[in-house]
Amino acid sequence: MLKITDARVIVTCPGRNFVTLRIETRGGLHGLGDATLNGRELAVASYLTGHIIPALIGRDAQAIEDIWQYFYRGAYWRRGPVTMSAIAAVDTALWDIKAKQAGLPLYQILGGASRTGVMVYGHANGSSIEETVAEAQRYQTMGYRAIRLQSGVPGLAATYGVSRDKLFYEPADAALPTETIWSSAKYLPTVAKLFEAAREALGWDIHLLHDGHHRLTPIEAGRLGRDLEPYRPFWLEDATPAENPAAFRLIRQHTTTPLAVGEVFNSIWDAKLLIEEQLIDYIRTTVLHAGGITHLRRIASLADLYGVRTGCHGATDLSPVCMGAALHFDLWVPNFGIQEYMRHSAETDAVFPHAYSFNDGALHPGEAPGHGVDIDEKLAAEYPYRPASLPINRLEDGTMHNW
Ligand code: GCO
Ligand code: MG
Repeated sequence: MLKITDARVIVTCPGRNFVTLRIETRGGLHGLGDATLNGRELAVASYLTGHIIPALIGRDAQAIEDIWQYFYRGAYWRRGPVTMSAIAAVDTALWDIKAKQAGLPLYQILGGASRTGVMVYGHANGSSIEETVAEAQRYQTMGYRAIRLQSGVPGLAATYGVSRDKLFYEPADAALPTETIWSSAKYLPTVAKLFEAAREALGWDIHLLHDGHHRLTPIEAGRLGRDLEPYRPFWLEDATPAENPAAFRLIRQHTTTPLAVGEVFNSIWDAKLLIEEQLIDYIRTTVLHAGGITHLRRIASLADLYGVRTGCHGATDLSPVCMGAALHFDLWVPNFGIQEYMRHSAETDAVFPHAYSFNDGALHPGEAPGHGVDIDEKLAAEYPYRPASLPINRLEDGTMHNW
């Protein structure tokens, strides 16, 4: 028995908000879990402090599965992003502790390394096709083997994935949601042009990805997939809103472009139909929003049965703690596909010292015991929470649309 003696939530904003759970055990080992839910940070913090921590203290930190079941099965109101992010934070911290107790990096506890490193994709974006392609060339020079392309759309003032900052993309840019205008008709023709220009400039020895961010109808998505086929994209992500998995039956009938879905999923039940009917090629759930290592492993095992590979979400709103844990998972998981990698700011990296590193288009989680990510609490305290919301989208006539 390794008794949990204390647990607390740390909220910090080194450029953006992060919620971290720290679990202490008798004997001094501690573990960290990421509990950040972009734009809804305080809801998870409150769920942890009000409902989870009081029931966690005194339990055996070694009983990871039982604790997971206790908070999942034991809650009458199951699932949802708030609950599952809170459970994920507990689970990640407990895996961190177990690996530290063994004196091993987490991937060794999961089953050892299945590969030498984790292929990642970087984010190239620009206000025009030319700017995006130039940015992609920069990523190619930095050694990336896979690049996501998002470009501004003529006639739209702003669009998903195109940032002011080149290092990262932070859509949660105001205390209340910024309103942006969307037109699928304006967007659709630009994507194939972007991919055509990118193939011409970058060649074929590089993977190219694109995120549709839940905005299209199924038939529009089918057509976009078909338009992109000549340029052999690695994937088209979140073509339609994720809550209707059956839409992917229609998309699948019309295109052989590989499809990726799942960053907003929080349970295996969200992904079940898409996986079992082989409607997608990559499942994008990650450690944080999908119930921790324990639950992500279950999703990946189901996916493996159907030839679906992993492609963990890795935007900057997932803290380095989530990234570290995801990289251990990626290094082990047999059906690994790719890992998203949006670099954190220097302030964030300073608050979360970590063992993972980038080399030759891949990340490696490092050999530190546990998941290899810590928090400098003194520094974290210098960055108090700042309210920040994700934007919303309206069509040109004012109708609310998906962001
Ligand atoms: C991605 C995502 C992000 C999300 C963000 C929301 O593919 O990385 O779509 O950019 O919009 O994580 O919080
Ligand atoms: Mg996405």
